[in-house]
Amino acid sequence: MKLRLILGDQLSSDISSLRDVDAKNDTLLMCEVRAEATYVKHHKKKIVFVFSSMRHFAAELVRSELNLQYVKYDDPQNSGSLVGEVARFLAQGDYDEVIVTAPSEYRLSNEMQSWPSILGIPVTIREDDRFLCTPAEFSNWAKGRKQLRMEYFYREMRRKYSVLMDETGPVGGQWNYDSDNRKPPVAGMTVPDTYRAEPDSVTQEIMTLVETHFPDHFGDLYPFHFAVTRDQALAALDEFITRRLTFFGDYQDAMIQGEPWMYHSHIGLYLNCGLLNPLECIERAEAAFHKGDAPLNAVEGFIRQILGWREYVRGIYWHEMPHYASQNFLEAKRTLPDFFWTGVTQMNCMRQCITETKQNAYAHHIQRLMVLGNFCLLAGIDPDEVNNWYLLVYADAYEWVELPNVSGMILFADGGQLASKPYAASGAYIKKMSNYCASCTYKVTVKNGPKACPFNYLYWDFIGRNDAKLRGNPRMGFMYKSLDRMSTEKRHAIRDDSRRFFKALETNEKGR
Ligand code: FAD
Ligand code: DLZ
Ligand code: SF4
Repeated sequence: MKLRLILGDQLSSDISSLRDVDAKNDTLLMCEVRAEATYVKHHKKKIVFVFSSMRHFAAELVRSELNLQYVKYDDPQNSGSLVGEVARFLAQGDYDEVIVTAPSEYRLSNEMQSWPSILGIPVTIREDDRFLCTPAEFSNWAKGRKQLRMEYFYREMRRKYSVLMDETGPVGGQWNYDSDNRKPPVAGMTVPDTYRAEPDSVTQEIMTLVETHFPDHFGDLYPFHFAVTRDQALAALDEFITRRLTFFGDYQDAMIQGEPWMYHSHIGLYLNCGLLNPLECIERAEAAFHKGDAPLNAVEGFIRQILGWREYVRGIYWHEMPHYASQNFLEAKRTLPDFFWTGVTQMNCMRQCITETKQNAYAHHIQRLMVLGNFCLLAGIDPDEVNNWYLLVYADAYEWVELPNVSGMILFADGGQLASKPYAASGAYIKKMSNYCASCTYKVTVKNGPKACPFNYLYWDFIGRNDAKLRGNPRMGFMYKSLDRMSTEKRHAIRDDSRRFFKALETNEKGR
């Protein structure tokens, strides 16, 4: 008799822990617990999404006549932790083994190592084979390589799964159509709305629960419209493929004020909790290309995100943990400014991206990378504080994917394991790729002084401040040549503006 534990991000009917289930004798266990809901103070919408998806998935398992125990968050007997709940149910039956699919995060995986001794019973942890590359395969690929570049990993994955390949090589003759995928937004552009599901009575009950038990967590609870069942998640995928995929590539990096969703797929949260599986999303996109419904630059761009980036960051995570989480190559120490919680700042791009994050538990990639992330990099915010923020504000956030993106991609805290150079940019990039600057108090074309866009001087302050760490980077040579050509007067203006900006940030912090 086995006790099979299913975690909140393992909502897939073919999850490895359920294979060989004995419907008559085994018990399946799912539990909403305080420890998981508060290890960071997740966005209210994320908790509603996870709990509601768990309850809907549990109902499906019960319909398949499996014997399932479901512990609700407010059950008076709920001990508040996964191990506590496993222990409670073990005491109620004659079990000889606990079976679970490997947790996606190091934190819980590490904790589970002590479960056999705490519980006094064997705990079998099975591989999570919903991913397309196992940690062992990734380590094998990484072995002996000086640099772990995503592009080469992605090509291997294309070959392995025969995705967008023909007899001669990559379909269209190129592996990558990124150069076609950097179009700025066009004035008057109308973007199709995201998928919206009506909250049913289950979701509504959880919304009340979240309001009661997590009132101080970040984020707006209403309106809630995420899919919470596999059928709804498939409908969300379908809407993306039919209504937005065509322009996914062209406008992948574009940002428009008041358009939080753009042409992105908004499926990350469904992939990460198991309502969708990566290969089916890739196959749907590839089929759209072969039917002539979507262009190659869009389809290849979308597939690269899932088959390439998603698998690659997971590979890096398991290859490098636990030390990856404590790296701080640039020795960044600043506290996260208070406006990351309120959205109250004069910087319009930051205000837009933070407000949308608060409303939707979502921001698209380029907002996360080139606005919010760029600010954290240039301002030298402590990686622990930045990681904590990103891990709690997004509905798709789990450490295995959040940490490499934050410490590797935006902060260069890993010293260049993931990115060959820091993704630092001045206001010109944001001006080119968005219409945010038109409604900003600051002037993006002004480089110094109180009216200047802070990204402009913070960029050069960052370059100067990190001279000892970055000058030797071959991809930064051009920047250091420009810095070296700058007059002393200009350098002083940059230093004074940056000092004034940071002082104002600190004053606001103290006034909190
Ligand atoms: P789309 O743009 O439509 O892309 C399709 C899918 O590709 C995504 O759903 C996702 O599964 C995958 N994908 C795309 N980019 C990446 C990437 N860089 N790494 C891994 N997978 C990727 N993604 C998360 O799933 N969880 C996170 O916690 C997370 N944190 C991030 C933090 C930072 C600082 C940055 C720069 C990126 C982060 N990403 C994270 C990656 C990416 O921004 C999100 O996956 C994406 O915005 C989700 O929206 P979407 O489903 O509309 O994605
Ligand atoms: C994200 C999350 C939340 C908010 N709550 C729960 C929960 O109550 N019970 C549960 O089993 N899982 C939850 N999850 C997902 C887990 O945090 C996720 O499975 C681990 O982080 C993986 O290591
Ligand atoms: Fe952002 Fe600078 Fe543009 Fe303002 S001017 S929106 S701060 S990039």
